[in-house]
Amino acid sequence: MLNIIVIAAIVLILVILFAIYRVSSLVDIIKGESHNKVSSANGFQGTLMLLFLIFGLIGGFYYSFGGLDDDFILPVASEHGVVTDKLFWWTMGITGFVFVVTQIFLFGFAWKYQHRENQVAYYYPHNNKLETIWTIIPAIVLAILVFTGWKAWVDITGESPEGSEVVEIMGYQYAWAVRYPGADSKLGEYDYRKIDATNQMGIDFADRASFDDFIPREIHVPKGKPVLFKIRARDVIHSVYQPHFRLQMNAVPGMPTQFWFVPTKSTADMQAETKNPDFQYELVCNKICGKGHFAMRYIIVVDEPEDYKKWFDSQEPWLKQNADYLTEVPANLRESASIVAGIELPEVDFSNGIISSGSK
Ligand SMILES: [Cu+2]
Repeated sequence: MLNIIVIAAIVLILVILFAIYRVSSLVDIIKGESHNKVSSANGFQGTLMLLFLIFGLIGGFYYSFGGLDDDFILPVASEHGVVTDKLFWWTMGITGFVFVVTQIFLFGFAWKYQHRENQVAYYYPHNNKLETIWTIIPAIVLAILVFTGWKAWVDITGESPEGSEVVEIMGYQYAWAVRYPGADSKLGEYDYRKIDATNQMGIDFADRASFDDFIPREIHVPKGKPVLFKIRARDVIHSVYQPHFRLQMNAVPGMPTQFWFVPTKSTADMQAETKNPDFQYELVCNKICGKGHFAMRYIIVVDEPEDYKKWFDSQEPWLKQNADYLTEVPANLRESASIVAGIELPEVDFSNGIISSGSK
C-alpha cells in the first residue's frame, strides 16, 4: 500500500511539473515571447538541476547512512573483520568523495552554464595535462584499493595457520550439517554415494580418519584461535554467512571452498558488549536457495579455549551414535573402528559382518 502511495505521489509531482512547464510556455506565447531564443522554461530547468543536486545528495546520503546505528553495523568479532571493515570504509570514503564532487560538477554546471542571451560557449577542446592527472590519480588510488582488498582475500581464503580448528560445513536444502574431525584432528573422506537418510554428509567409513568424526548440534569455536571452515553443498548453491565475523563464502556443489578466521570475542563477551543476555552468533544462508531458505540457521558458540576443549572432548563420535554403520567399515578395520569410536566390543559380532547390537 505504501509503495502505491509513493508511486502515486511521484507521478503527481511529475504531472504538476509538466503542468507548470506548459503554463509557462503558454504565457510566453500569449506575451508573444515564444520566438525569443531563451524561454523561461530554460531557467526553470536549470533551477531543477540545482534542486535535484541538493536534495538528491541529502536524500541519497540519508537513505544510505541514516540508519547508521548499532543495528546497521554489527560489532566486529574477528581479527580479519577489522581489516574488512577498514577496507570497506576507505573504499566508501574515496568513492563517496569522488561521487559527490562529480555530481556537483554535473548538475552544478548544467545550472551555471544554462543557455542565456548573448552567452557564447567557451571553446576548450583538449588539455593533455588535465587528462593525464585525472587518469593517473584514479589509476593509482584504484590499484591501491584493489591490491589491499586482494591481499586480504588471499589471506582469508588461503592456507590456514598450523593447528587451526577444522570444521566442515555442508549446506543442503534446508539446513546446515556440521562435522568435526574428532580426536585425530583429521576429517574423514566423504563420498556423495554414501549419503542416505542417516548419513547425511556421506561420510566414507572406509577412511580411518572418519571413525572419530562427530556431528554436533551447535558449532563451537575457541576464542583467539584460528578456525578453518571447510565448506561444501549437497544440492544447490548456499552461502555461509556470519556478519559479526565478517564471514561470507559460497557453498557450491562439487566445488569445496574454505574460509579461516580468528574469533576475538566469546559469546559471553558479546552478550556483555551488546547488553543482550540472549545474544547468540548465528550462521545463516544468504543465497536464496529455495522455499525453505529462511530455515537455514545454525548457532555458533564462541568459547574460551578451555571451555572449548571441554566441549570438544565431551562429544561422541558419529559412528558410536550410529553403530550399525560399522558394516560400512572394511572388515579388517572394524575392530580399530570400534575402539576409536568407543563402541563396546562385546556388543559387536565381527564374525559375520553383522552388528548384533549398537552401543548407544
Ligand atoms: Cu541455502
